[in-house]
Amino acid sequence: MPESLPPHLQSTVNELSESHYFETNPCPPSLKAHAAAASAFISQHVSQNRRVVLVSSGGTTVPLENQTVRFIDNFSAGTRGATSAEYFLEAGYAVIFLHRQFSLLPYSRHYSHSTNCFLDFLEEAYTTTTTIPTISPPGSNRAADREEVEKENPRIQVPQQYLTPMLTVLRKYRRAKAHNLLLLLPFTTITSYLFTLREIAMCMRPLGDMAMFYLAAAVSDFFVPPSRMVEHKIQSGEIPQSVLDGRKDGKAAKLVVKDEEREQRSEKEPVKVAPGGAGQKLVVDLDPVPKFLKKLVEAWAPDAMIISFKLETDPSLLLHKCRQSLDRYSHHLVIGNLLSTRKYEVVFVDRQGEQWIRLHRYDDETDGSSAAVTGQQPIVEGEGDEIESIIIPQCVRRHEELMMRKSVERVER
Ligand code: 9Z3
Repeated sequence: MPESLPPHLQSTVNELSESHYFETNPCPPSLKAHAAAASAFISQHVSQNRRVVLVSSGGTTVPLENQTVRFIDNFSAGTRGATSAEYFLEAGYAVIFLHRQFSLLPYSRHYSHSTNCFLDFLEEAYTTTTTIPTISPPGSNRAADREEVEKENPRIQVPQQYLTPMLTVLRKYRRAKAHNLLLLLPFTTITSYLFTLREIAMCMRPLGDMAMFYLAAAVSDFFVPPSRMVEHKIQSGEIPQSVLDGRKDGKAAKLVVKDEEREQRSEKEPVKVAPGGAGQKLVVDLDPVPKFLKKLVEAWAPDAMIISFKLETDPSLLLHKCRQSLDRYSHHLVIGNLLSTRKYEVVFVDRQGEQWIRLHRYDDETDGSSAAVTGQQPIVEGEGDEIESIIIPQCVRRHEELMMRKSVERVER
């Protein structure tokens, strides 16, 4: 979209591209089921007068083929989202956890497959109450009998040294489940993420200002529109014409193009394989994803508190990009972070200014951190291992202030 358009035209273009996006992209098959689950969840918490936060987490994919073999991914393990969700639950919120399928989840993240494999925290044990025969039948091997009897009642147990931290996590997890405080909704592609976000935002409307959006998912800025999406796996080599002629759908097979053809075809194809024998190039041509944050703020969730994240790698851009996002979308808070320091340093940017937050334990490692680069001192410093233990109480405080302001406005009206 041209950035130079006057604001009223810019918003019209935005409007059109957003509605065009939803009209032309396929609705995810899971949407109805997700909406039904979310509605029931929200009704319960509205009736219990509980605040609800939608936490988005993990990266969205951009498929290159309809029957997807290859896709572009956005970086995110889901640590920020999963950790934040736990702190929101602790602060009394119910959490809708809109997450990339198979990324980290609240609670189970502590024993994930990659960092702390749960199998390493378990050991085999056998019950000792089984009666062991003292006299073995003639000719039998007593040791083997004994072993056999004991192994009839195997158990799995957690060694003492792991028990306390595991019990703490288990109890929190059980509590969240028992009170139906955590709803897990998975997505994979950018399209399924956006459809689901829109749908759930509408479902959350009865919450009014008791709703919060905490958008930590790493969302793609670019995608392949359906009009240019091929059905089958992109081929890297020439397909003989005789094979192409026999296909019902010739769309995918036309991807190998001659140099002179490429210009004319550029409108039609997302991905092009330039000729050159075995080492052919793949040229990817993507469209911008319409700016959905604006729509969320203005139309889908006008009463909710909306917090977005901004991820950068160049420290000199971070503050500028956070402020730009706040100006563009007029939401409540942007939390900026750098890829390299995201686990111990973030910056809060709102209309009042910016506030750096940093964990104490990393004070010696601040070289290259955004605060060090910009010469800013952290305003909030915290102990502990997880920066989310500082981020979430700050967000909750701001949410309470917003709710207070809105209730004063309602009284004055
Ligand atoms: C973030 O900045 C998250 O903090 C991280 C978390 C992705 C860095 P991990 O999951 O990483 O702990 O490994 N999210 C970026 C959110 C994003 O893509 N925002 C969009 C943007 O910057 C706008 S909503 O344009």
